[in-house]
Amino acid sequence: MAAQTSYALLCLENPLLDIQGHGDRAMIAEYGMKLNDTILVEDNPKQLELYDDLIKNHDAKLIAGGGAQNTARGAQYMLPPNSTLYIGCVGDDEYADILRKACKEQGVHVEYRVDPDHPTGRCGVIITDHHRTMCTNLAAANQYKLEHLQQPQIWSLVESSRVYYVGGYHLTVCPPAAMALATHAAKTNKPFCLGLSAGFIPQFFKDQLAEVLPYTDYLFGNENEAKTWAENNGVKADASIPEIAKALANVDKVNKQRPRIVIITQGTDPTIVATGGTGEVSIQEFPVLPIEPNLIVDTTGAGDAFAAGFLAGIVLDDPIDVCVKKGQWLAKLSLQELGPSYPFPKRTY
Ligand code: 26A
Repeated sequence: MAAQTSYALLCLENPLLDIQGHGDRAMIAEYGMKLNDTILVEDNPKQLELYDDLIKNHDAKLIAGGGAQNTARGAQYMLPPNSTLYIGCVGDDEYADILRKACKEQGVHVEYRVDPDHPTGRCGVIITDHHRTMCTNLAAANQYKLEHLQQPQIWSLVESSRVYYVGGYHLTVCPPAAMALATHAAKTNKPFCLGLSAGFIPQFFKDQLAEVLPYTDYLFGNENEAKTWAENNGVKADASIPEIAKALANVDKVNKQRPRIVIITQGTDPTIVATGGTGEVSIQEFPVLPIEPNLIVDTTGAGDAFAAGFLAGIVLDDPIDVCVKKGQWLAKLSLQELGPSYPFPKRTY
């Protein structure tokens, strides 16, 4: 059978294997982290021991992760078969096989660059009550290269996609690949979507974010990420979330044929949508679907799931209110699963 030559939605980011185990505050401190942190392994060699420690001493589960890979699986969950393509870099090892298998089972086509010199990236997740503290060793995921995207067989998949989503975490890895998608989207008037991913992206990767933001048609983030962006971009200190969303919608835009739409989730508080364009930015608020606290199993990946449902709506040309509701619906399902997962057998929206 000839390979499929087009997928509606293309997602790019860091394929990671999540290694999730239960710990306590002392363990978090031992690895040089604070509760609810999402960090990259730094020069602290102790952090490299976290993964084996989780597996050997904390009954850890191995789950497919990586923010935008979770989003790709989630969008595919809601879309017709063969709608989603995911790109990133993995190692030549059994961890990569776990990721391939999860994507295959869930109908996501992957085009991984395989780097033989580095192991597949891992995200150590320390679970304490409802909190998740995450420490990522990007390893092979950090080896994504623009040349992979530019190979003729991959670039033709890029050209035939209709919607692009880059997880903000990729700005730590290969901004030129994000920019290649962003500029292609602007040139062809196709929607380019970006996630803020974590507070440290607008804080420490501010310049990379500033480069891609003018090309961004849909921007996703949560209230903390939005606040961190505001703090680092001269927005007044007491600005409300709608005011910050407005400021983000007002950042210069390259493709003038589409307004920028900024979507900020706030946990159980309403989702804020700011729509830019030629006139005054408009603000809408959408209450979230209620969920009983005792039904929440794990908040890991709820934001990825929200973006996934929303993107499924964009692919199907749904109006904004439907996109938001699809995002909220999928986030609610994901909250009831362990890790960044979706229930099977499938529920229908
Ligand atoms: C560059 N970093 C730090 C990361 C990540 C990441 N995905 C890509 N890059 N750090 C954590 N994650 C993923 O976030 C998901 C929850 O939203 C984890 O793999 C987890 O599945």
